[in-house]
Amino acid sequence: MMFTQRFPSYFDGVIAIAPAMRVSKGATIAAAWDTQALQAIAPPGADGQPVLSQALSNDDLGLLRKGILEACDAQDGLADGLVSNPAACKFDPKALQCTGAKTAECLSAAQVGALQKIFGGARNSAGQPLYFTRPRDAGIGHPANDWRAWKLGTSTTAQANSRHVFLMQDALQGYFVTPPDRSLSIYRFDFDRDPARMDAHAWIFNTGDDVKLAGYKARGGKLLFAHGLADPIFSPDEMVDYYQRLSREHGAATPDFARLFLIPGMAHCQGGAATDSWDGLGALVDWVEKGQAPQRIVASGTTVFPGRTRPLCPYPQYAHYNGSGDPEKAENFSCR
Ligand SMILES: [Ca+2]
Repeated sequence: MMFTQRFPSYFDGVIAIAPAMRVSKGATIAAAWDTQALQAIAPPGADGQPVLSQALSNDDLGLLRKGILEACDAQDGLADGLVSNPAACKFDPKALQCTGAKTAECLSAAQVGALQKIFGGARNSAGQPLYFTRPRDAGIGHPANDWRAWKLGTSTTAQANSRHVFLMQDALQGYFVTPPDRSLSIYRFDFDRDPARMDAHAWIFNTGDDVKLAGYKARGGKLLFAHGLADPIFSPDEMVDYYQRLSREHGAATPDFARLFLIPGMAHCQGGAATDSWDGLGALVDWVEKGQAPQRIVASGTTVFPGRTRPLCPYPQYAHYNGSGDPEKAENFSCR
């Protein structure tokens, strides 16, 4: 994104997958938000301190996946383990809440509250959004996703090993705030006071504001976006927001130079319960060198859905099952 905005003459085509548009004043605020929501409900370990990884068990995440699939899987014409029409899915984790004590079949009220916070996105005390909402994608509850690795980790002690803690807290302290502050903690990030401390980093590195792309568009550059709908770090809703603003700026000419492909179930850039293998470079080369804009890109399943193919569709279209034909084959799906 930085090349299309600041060095528009360098490349004829760019693929931006899960772009880090607001890595500090955005995604890191969300990392603190999600960590604090989960830490607040984490059960204590032997030393009485919260064990972050146990805020949600793998079975709890499986319940979330099951609930989202029951509510939204068939909205794209086929119950196939992929929620391919995210705009239609309004699932609320409240549907999974236990009426009595927590059992293997339901989530506690505290767990539901934490998930609602995560889906709803970081806010300050006045209720103003500091980042973006997240799609209700079933992929986040699948063990092949890296949602646990980012938000919960696997440590069985109070020394959490989630990426939000071990990766982003160091960046928060030493890089994202100016001046650096080694006393900052992702567990105690203040959503009213601390975001402004990230302004200097954000002014240099954020790329979410420029939707004119004047130089890149003028020279005929092509821009192919992709984002996994179960990305645990950068929200696909941030990507959609950017593309919507791009579309308002450029109107009907937008898809002539920029297209977005959302990938149901996919984790951060790859992996998860998804058809996550696809030739984006080939599609971009055809677009740049032959003038053939990608109408649909065929993607293949890997570990979770071996042998399955699906079309990736240019936003706002999504892959809808035609109602007949082999449901494992992309040819039986339409972009609508
Ligand atoms: Ca489906």
